Amino acid sequence: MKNFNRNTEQWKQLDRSHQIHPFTDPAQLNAKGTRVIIKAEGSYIWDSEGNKILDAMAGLWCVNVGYGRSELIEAGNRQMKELPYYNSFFQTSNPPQIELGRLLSEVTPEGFDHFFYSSSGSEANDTVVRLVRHYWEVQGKPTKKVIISRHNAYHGSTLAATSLGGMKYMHDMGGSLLPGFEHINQPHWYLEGGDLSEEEFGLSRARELEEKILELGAENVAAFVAEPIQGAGGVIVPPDNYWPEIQRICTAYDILLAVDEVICGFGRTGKWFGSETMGIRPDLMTLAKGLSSGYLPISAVALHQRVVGVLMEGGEINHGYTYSGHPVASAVAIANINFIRDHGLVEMVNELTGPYLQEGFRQLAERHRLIGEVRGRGLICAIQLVKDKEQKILFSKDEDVGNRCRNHCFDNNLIMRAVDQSMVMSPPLTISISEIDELLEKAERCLDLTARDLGLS
Ligand code: PXG
Repeated sequence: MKNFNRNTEQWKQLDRSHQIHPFTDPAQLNAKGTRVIIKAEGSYIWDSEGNKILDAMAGLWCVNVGYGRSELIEAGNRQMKELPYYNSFFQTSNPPQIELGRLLSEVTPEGFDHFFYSSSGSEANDTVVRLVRHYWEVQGKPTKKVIISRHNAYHGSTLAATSLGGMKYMHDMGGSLLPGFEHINQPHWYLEGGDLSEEEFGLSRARELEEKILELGAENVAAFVAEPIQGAGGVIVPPDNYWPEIQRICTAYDILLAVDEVICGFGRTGKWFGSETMGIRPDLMTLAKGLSSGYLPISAVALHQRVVGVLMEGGEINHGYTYSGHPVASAVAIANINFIRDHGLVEMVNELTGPYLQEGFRQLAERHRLIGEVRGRGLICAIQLVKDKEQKILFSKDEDVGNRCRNHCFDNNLIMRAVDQSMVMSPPLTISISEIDELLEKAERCLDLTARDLGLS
């Protein structure tokens, strides 16, 4: 028997009656009702009307191994029977969380062998904020408190993660920008580069970090936090010289570098971590999403030995969550990492599916008038929509090009997300070449329909 046997209308009605959705205008949604997703397999999801939809977003950038993997399901099931829950607060631990640490130390870059667990990317980023400040307190530098990140960054939705992020509309809701957070500009060359070459722009955006540190005083700055490639911000790949310069500045001013790997981690960019793809040597890394492929909520902060060494001298760490190191979520994460390894998914993304998808969209860009730029690495990609490609003219807000295109995707059984005037995607790492062909074909059709709507075909 199927779980929860109702029809679409009943579900829509109940959803209206009982749920407020995240990042959604509730009145607008209630007027039209939600789309109810009832099952999934591989790269596809099905809605309650029986439509089979290609999920080119892997849920919300997270289902790296694809849907329906029995290895993950059975690992969770077994652990649920054995020990569904126990805490890790009072000098206790459990086998799955212990084994997960060992496995993570193998797949993360050299020097990362300690992990602090929580359940979401937001909580893990809160942990980063608290631990980096603690790190400096332990060393007798309690004034080093300010965290610098970037405008238009997304690091989560708790109060600290909202402040750490650079989404102004999030800060504006409820006065959510806490003191102690500063933001510099993002390295988005296509939209913000003006007349500068990519190199000049990369350097100038990285040097904003130096200027900000000098303005605040290095003795007041704890850390710089950023994603290797900004995901929710619109898949922004920095110029090649950006990260080396950031690294230089962090070292020169004795600032910790915390890299948010929530989207880029676990094979997304063609290496295990985005830091490896972009040549970054972080002090801390935030892990979530692909850690369990979203099958259960779990996240972690990976701590480099040089940070752990200091924390060992600092006495009690007054931080933690009921579900830190949850045994069932840890067991699923272990099965997920083993699945990625056993199926060579990272290598496949790097050598085959990643280049195939990136090249496919670059070729489409050459023949499609709406595509101004394709950005991405591995299986994370964005296509920048433009009204006039040669003169690089964007659409007006009223033309609502991103949402128009997104709606055509929905109607054509393809999930791609609109970020302003870009369409972004991050399909499961298990996506096949023929499924990428389907994605390219559907994307082209939806772009054609969007161009037609706007009188451009
Ligand atoms: N860091 C990054 C880089 C993220 O992308 C988080 C932290 C927060 O993770 P949790 O698990 O607390 O949600 C994220 C989450 C979007 C979208 O619209 C992206 C995310 C979440 C919700 C919406 O692209 N990323």
